[in-house]
Amino acid sequence: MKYFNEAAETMPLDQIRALQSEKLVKQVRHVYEHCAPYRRKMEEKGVTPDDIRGIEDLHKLPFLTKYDLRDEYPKGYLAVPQKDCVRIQSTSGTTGRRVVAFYTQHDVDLWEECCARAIVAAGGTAEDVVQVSYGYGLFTGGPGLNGGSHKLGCLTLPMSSGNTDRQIQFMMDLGATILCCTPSYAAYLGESLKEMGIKPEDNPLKAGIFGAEPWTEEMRETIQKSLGIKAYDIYGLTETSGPGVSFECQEQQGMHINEDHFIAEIIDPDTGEVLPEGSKGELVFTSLDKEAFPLLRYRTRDICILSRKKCSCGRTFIRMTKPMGRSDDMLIIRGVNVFPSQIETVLLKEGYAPNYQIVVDRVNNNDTFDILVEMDDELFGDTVSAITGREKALVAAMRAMLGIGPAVHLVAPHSIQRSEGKAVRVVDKRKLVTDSQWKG
Ligand code: DLL
Repeated sequence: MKYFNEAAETMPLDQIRALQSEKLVKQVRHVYEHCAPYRRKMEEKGVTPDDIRGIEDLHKLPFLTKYDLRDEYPKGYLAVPQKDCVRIQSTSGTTGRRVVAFYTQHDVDLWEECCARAIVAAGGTAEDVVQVSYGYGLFTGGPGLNGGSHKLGCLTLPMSSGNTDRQIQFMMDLGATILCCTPSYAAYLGESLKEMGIKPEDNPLKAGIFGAEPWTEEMRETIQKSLGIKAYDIYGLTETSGPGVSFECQEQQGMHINEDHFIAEIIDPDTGEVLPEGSKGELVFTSLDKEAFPLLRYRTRDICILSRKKCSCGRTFIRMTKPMGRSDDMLIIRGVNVFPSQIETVLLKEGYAPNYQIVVDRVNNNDTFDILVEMDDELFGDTVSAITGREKALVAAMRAMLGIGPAVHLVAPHSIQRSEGKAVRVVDKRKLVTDSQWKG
């Protein structure tokens, strides 16, 4: 089996463009008529649905950002009656004004098809046993790959994340052939198997579908060796449905974007200008079929390059590089999206001054996450046990806000280096992606 949906995945470019144009015109009318904030944004830009006659008019539409979505939390951008929705998912790592993504049954179906396409591109068929070790719940990773695996007809193991002993037991006992999880968890599973004396050739896996966080070619190499598999990348955002907006094929050279459902643009993050193919810039998505939570020109903040160079797999969909960075300050730590502003909010609420530094590193393919927080003179004079107690309380408050627990270190007053310009809040020592790895 080469494709899940051959007609779509190998469609000639002129047909892709025609299909996108036709769907875009309808989508713009749908949001204009059913979603007040979109209508307002379009009116502010002086655009009406009549101005959008095809993809050549896409640039006339305003951009949509995470801030727009948060401002209208929770239902402002819902474009169908709530009774027509069957599901929500939500962004990780933010409390309060999270982005809530709504789905009709049609939206779930198309999302699951995108994930099924990714599984087939990784060599999957209905004979496979798919172990889904992404988190389930509000996070889109588990539900997305779970749905894709069902759609393809695979036996699906809904493991969710964590409980490594049980993961390995089920993998071995039920003969899992495809593993879906974050790349860091895949690397960890590889190490755990080794510690248990299970050689790469002795596990039943043949492929893995890994995403939700940045990972390098070196990490791919490590995972492939330690698990004895081929490791494929998958990309997506909660806002675009979840994983499966794009996925790698056997070539492992960038991710094909499902262009029958999404239009991708690359823009200059500072000016918003649309850049030609091959330029490095911010990825922007327009969803063409999503009913409940449509996106017009959504700014992902992920920096990458697109390429239409022919791919030997036969798919005609444009390819994107792995994200090479962000145009905002969001960090992805152990698969969870973390904004420095959330950390600052916790510190202020707990009565600390905003003198802190976040230090992120990757040791043995696992993210380390430390927060240094300066004490004031009074606190500094406290007993060691009182300070340790405060550190523990801060870890709990951070965990409640972020969904993951950092190591918190209360440090002496004025010990964090002051900078002359903007404070250096984040020291990210992980060397994640370099553009030299992209061969187009
Ligand atoms: O991470 C959806 C997902 C789940 C993708 C499972 C792949 C697999 P969010 O939590 O909303 O959604 O985070 C979206 O994660 O803007 C990227 O910065 C980052 N990201 C997602 N996939 C990749 C990837 C899910 N393959 C944000 N490589 C996005 C690098 C990725 N970064």
